[in-house]
Amino acid sequence: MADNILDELAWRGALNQMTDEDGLRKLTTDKQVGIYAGTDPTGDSLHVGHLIPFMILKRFQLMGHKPVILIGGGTGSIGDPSGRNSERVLQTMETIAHNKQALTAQMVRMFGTDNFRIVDNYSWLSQMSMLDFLRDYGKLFPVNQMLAKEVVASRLENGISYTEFTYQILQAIDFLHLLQHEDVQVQLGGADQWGNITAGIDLIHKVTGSDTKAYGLTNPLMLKADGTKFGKSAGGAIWLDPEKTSPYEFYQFWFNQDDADVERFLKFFTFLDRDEIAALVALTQSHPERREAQRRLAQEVTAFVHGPEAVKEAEAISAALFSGDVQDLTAAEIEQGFKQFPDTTAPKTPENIITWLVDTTKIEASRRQAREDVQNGAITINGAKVRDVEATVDPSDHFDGQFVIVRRGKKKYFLVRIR
Ligand code: 629
Repeated sequence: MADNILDELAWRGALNQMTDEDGLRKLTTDKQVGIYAGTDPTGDSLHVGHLIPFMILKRFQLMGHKPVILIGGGTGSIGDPSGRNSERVLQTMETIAHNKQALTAQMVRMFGTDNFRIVDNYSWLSQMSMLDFLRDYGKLFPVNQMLAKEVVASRLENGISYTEFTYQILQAIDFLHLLQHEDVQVQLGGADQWGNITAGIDLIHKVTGSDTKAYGLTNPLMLKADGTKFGKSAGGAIWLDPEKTSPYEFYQFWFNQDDADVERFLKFFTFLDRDEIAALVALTQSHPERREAQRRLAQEVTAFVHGPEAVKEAEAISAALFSGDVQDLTAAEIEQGFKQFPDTTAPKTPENIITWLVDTTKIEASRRQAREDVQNGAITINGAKVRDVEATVDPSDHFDGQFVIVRRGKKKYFLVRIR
């Protein structure tokens, strides 16, 4: 591993802008530095897009530095205009509190509790009076400079409220607060956060003197090689919350990445070292069909977010779906693995297979088609091929009578939930 974190990050392609590279390099070489990244509780889960700065923070933690995650209970009640072209709808304070709890739990999962702190800017921002705000801080922000920030400038044509315009001041106050009270000297964020981060550094210099050491760095926006947005699948965002995106779907998301992206993603989203990544890249070139690099990527990220057990489960589900041997899956694995397939319901009464496929579950369009498929061996019920058109489907046979899994042909699965 490289001796300075910045070399490590540069090699990983994780650096975009820095306010003072030499200063930051010196600081991170000389001592264990406090570094923070913030996220606003606008939703009740992080998604893979959020992982980018937090993985960087984790690398700082692994190299002995002291990461702080700020959950913006205060800023989240205002709304960051960064990266948006329209005004946000204010969230209720109840929603914000609920989201904050959910995000905190996800952070603790990834960072543990050693050498790591979570803070909420509500605790200081909510204590400030309007007059203090205007006298102590507002006075230090030239409106012309605030207007020039990319985020604000891009909104001037369509309009931006005074509230969102003020957001950069709040994030600047946070950096100053964390510098003074939590020994934080560096702020990290996505490229869209550059304006807010530099606003903080300017404020720090005005309040504490121009030689105070405070630095900002941003990571690049993550794009896929084909130009499409990273982090979305057909079903929408890929969430870290296992209720929203099951660990199996999460695993599949990484497993399905293109060869053209896999090296960059291994560098960014895993803790594998240079040799391991080089070996995987070589395998992608020599044996792309094995998808070893994608498999390793999926294993590493899934283990980081959901734990090693989730990897085993996801792989058991994938193997079962691939081979058709689904009979040993657990009910929980079925729930995870079958989200992507059509699902229907049926009563628990045993029925002739043809009637059941056509009338009860509507898996087959006609009795003629159903008979043909059964006779050709194209229909599998709970992992066993059924060739007899007189056979009976008894839903109580498997899976505690909760499900029947039907496979038609090689790949087409149907999940039948038993009522
Ligand atoms: C107070 C609030 C601070 C520092 C940061 C913040 C949050 C920040 C923000 N971040 C985005 C978010 O919350 O809005 N103003 O969704 C998001 N972030 C992760 C990355 C980001 C950024 O959580 O920084 O660039 C997305 O990749 O948009 O004192």
